[in-house]
Amino acid sequence: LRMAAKGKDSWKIAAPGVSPVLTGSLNAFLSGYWDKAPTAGRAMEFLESQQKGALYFDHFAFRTFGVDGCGIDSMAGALLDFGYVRRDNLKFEKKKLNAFWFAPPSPELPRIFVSELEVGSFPEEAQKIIRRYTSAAASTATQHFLSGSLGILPWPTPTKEDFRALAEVSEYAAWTLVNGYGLNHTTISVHNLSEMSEIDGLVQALRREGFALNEAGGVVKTSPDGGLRQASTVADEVDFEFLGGVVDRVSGPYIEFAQRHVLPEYAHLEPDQVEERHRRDGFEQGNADKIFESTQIGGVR
Ligand code: OOG
Ligand code: NI
Repeated sequence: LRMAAKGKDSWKIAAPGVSPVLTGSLNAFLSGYWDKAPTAGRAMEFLESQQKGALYFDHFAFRTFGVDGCGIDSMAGALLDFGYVRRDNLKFEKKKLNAFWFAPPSPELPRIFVSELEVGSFPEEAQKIIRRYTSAAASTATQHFLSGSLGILPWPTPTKEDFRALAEVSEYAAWTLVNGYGLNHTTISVHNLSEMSEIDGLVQALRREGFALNEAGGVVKTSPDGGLRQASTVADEVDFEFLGGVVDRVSGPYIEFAQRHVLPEYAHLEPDQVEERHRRDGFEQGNADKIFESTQIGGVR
């Protein structure tokens, strides 16, 4: 997850010893993401302007529909082939979401968080809409990692009516219909910043710079153990061309910031001895529940 300095073309992952196909596809995901998330690009420029040395990604996140083989497993196949390891399961009952995170094959690479909508728990009408798309992508579900890295949807172009109907029942469903398997967000590793390596100071600086942050549950979301602290921007709106050529603004990706504290058992280490494995790992249900709301902008259109 080390990135050469300066500018969007250089915000790329370089990890010696890792499959160039893996770093290449992660960079392909990033290229589509910078195009759809100008705010993320501005945040990167701001961090770079303050920063000495490399920036690091803590994690990447994806959203999926948990039906017709299009859920988490449709991304997991490629991740596991590349040496990612499936870790904890997180459940979001109210949002009807389920998630797993995957640990990278090398500490240079980001963790990957993949969630899925529990489609079967939605009203018949919403299920019918979702299945109209997922059933068309079912036979190529193992290629969803590829579709996301290419920046294309694996199903037919959605209609605006279907998008709006889904937005009524689940913002997540509407987002996934039009964004597919593209990056939902990237997350910058706050503790690895040379400046503003405490999230409270970083958030203050981002606010001063005029960034709109996700306020759900408070701007900084803290795990009960205090070890994982996260904040995120509000997603950018992007133009989407629906079936028939109708263009409208839809919610796109956002950027997150995560600080992982050194675990109590490693508190004795000197700062320059601390590695990523000495820090609080994984994710936190209560934090994630609020971070999901980063794409909730302007209500139903
Ligand atoms: C993912 C929200 C959860 C985290 O770091 O806990 C998350 C999403 O918005 O799809 O990113
Ligand atoms: Ni995240």
